[in-house]
Amino acid sequence: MLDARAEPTPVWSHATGGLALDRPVIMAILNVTPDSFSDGGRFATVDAALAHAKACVDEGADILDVGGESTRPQGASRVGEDEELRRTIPVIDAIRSALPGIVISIDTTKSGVARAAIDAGASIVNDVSAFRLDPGMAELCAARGAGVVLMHSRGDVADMATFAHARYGDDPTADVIAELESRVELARAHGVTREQIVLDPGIGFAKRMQHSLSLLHDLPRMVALGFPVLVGASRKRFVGTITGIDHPAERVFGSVGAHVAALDRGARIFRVHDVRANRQALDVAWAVARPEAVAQPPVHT
Ligand code: HH2
Repeated sequence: MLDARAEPTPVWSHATGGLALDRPVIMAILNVTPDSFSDGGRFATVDAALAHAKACVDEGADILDVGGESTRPQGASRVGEDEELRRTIPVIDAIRSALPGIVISIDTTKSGVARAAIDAGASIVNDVSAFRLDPGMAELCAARGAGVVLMHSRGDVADMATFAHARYGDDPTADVIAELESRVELARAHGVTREQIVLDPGIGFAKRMQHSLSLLHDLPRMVALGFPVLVGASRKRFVGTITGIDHPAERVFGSVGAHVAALDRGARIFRVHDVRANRQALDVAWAVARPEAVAQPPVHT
């Protein structure tokens, strides 16, 4: 059993160092896919992806999350490994040369893609299947010392963002936590250290709106497992349902609201499309929570 009283890790260990979680950490989404639900096709060339990566870093991103396979709710189709490599590796190469200091994560469920991405300079593996779909992931991440995001989901890439597997008992948070704990045990059994692991409730993945809201509300229960928690609510369907906004790119304010609420409930890492808005809101919310830690401005007489 996991120790529920352990303190959250203050530094997230990854393949090339450690990321201090002493303020809200922003993971910027860089989808190099033709079909992502909110930004599909926009960054399909290396030049466009690199320009967007630079803009995200200028706006305050701490991590760039490069993904070459969509899980969009309208029936994503599985991308072959060769195609996923073709989409992601040149972009990681370009980012590594142009922005040597930035931490890069690879959003993939395939160990072959994760391995090539780490070779190209990525240091975190963001697996939306939490090592369910490719058993080679755990061993790879252990061997390479990669940071790992274990996100809760059910089903395959094609249906994990639908409601096909959205069946829970009376306490959906308990079900999600139990499923994530079993993924942590598998990762640990392969040699992944506690310091490498970040947990993610998987907002919108095999979850109806009520499930996603309950999980956000109950986030302190997940935080109590002792691992840092990442939340990705950016532009998601439940934000559209609550606000009545159909177009994902117009859900910025609602997404920021979800992230600020998640910060207050213990999340420390946020996967976002809109870096500037999230950086500003999360930094101010963080300062309100810790006024003594904010540097005083100089006094002018
Ligand atoms: N959500 C998506 C993809 N990857 N990774 C983590 N850790 N957490 C998430 O909530 C998460 C994720 C889906 O969003 P997006 O990348 O915007 O869309 P698409 O899958 O259509 O590319």
